[in-house]
Amino acid sequence: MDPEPARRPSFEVVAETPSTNSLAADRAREGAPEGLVVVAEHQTAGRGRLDRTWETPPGTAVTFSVLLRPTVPAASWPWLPLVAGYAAATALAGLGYRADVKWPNDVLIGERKVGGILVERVDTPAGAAAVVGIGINTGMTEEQLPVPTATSLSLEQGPDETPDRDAVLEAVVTALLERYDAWQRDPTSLADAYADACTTVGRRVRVDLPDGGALEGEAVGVDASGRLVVRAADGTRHEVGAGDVVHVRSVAPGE
Ligand code: BT5
Repeated sequence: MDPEPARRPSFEVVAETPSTNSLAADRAREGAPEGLVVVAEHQTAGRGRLDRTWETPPGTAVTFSVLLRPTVPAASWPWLPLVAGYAAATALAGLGYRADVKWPNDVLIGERKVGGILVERVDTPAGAAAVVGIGINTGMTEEQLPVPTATSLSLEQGPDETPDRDAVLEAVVTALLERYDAWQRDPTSLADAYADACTTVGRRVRVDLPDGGALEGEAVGVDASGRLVVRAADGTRHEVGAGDVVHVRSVAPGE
């Protein structure tokens, strides 16, 4: 039998919190249902992966976390960040922005990062839950960007000079829950669409690995477990489950 679709979202909006992922994890442990979306008008200590920070000046971004209680086997969970990145990029594309996903889950416009995703697993009395945290830079000016590699919707050529934060939130949450339902029905369903949409595939890349090492080569695909497949200069193939990718340049056809 197909898993139940995710419940329709319910929203808890707070003016300020250190991190919506932390607040959503608390709610998960308290028994909150799947579909809870914790939204902060402002995060004072937003978190990235590997203890990095996510910085957004007040009023210039949407920052939220969605509580999910996946029923697919644990082996499929590594797909969840990719599901979220893909959903966020397609939602922004649907709003008229040229957004892409970079493996595993950065949302880019051109080569600059407009959105980030942090998926965390939380043990709760009702079983393991997933907190999917998403931050999208909506209104930052050039001066407000936390790092030079960032961008915002209002800095990019889009349909609105000042994108409506609520519209962005609603579009991304809707796309995420739709993709999530499809993934729950068939955890491998996204593989082809993700590989097509992911701008990392077909690029020369450098992958900075969590152990401090680095791998250089051509990204040739995404495997059934959501890992990036990299062909090194010596022809060896490597499957990368976690790491930071630097896009070096495109590989010209026939190269
Ligand atoms: C991420 O980490 O990209 C995950 C970001 C997740 C943020 C959401 S907001 C709601 C929820 N609550 C949280 O506390 N977090 C989630 P990572 O790939 O590690 O990238 C972090 C790096 O991105 C930083 O080290 C900076 O270089 C850069 N960065 C920081 N703030 C940024 C921003 N607003 N826009 C673009 N890049 C940023």
